[in-house]
Amino acid sequence: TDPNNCMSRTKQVVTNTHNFSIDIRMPGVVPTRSDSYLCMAVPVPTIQDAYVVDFLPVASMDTAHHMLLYGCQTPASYNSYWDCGSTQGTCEDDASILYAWARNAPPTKLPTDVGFRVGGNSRVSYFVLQIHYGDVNAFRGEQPFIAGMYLLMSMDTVILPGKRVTNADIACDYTSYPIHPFAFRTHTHHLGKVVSGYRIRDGKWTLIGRQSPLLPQAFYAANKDADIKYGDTVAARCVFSGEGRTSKTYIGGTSDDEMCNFYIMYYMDSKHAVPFMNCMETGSKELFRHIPAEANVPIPV
Ligand code: IYT
Ligand code: CU
Ligand code: CU
Repeated sequence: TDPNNCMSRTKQVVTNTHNFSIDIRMPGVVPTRSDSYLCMAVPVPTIQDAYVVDFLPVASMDTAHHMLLYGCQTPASYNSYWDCGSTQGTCEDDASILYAWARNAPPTKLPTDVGFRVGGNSRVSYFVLQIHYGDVNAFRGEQPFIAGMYLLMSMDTVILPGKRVTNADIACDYTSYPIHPFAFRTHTHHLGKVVSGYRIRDGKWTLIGRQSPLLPQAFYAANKDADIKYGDTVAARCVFSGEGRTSKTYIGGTSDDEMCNFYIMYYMDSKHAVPFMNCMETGSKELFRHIPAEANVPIPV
């Protein structure tokens, strides 16, 4: 499997040739019946003698009833996982049990300087992980909420050289299912002073977030009271200064150009999820006459 793929089944963290850990995880299985026993096998990643000196269970009592780790020469299957409760067992040959985790049981710790011999001539060439899944109802079906990103960006801003204040105003009518903003991010290049985003409902402007683009352009917590629903308007303003420039500055990709971006990270009911939306319309003068004064106040950095 591709080690960079997050669905990859095992991840090996080699700290040095004599000391390594191996991550054994079920490949995204969702059991369909309660009390399923599912197994997966992982080759011992060395032909030399090696010793297992510690185990770290990654299991939840909500879904797993018990988890056993066996060592053997030949696993019962080479599939990514298999049903090892009824038809097939765990190993073709003798399975030696190395580790057990069960709900409420304290994790086993091996004493100092004690290790299970694996690899080499030990007759343990494979680890086989068996998980007994309990109640399937613990596996939720669909993800209840879906995250998404709403990007407002200006396409047509021109900043005149030396001019103290230029606003980039963006606004769009919102005509989709309700979204709940939970984080926002601003982005400009060097000339941006402050970027603010709003929901406008019945003429009332509610701040989603406001930040200086000169601070780290991370996602910051959004105002929780700014849900957006059908019929609202979403708006953003970037305040720029043309001071220090000798020619016009346009929107563009280089650091001598500018950008005006307001990202809204939101969640919405997965029943009608729209994971990406954007707004590139210039906001009208009339609309932006009513923008709260704070949007024009640079944030000191
Ligand atoms: C012209 C402009 O404003 N570009 C922005 C916004 C943008 C982001 C993405 C445009 C497109 C995208 O697919 I994602 I088309 C921009 O490039 N912003 C930068 C990054 O490139 C994302 C930023 O840091 O926000
Ligand atoms: Cu069990
Ligand atoms: Cu940019």
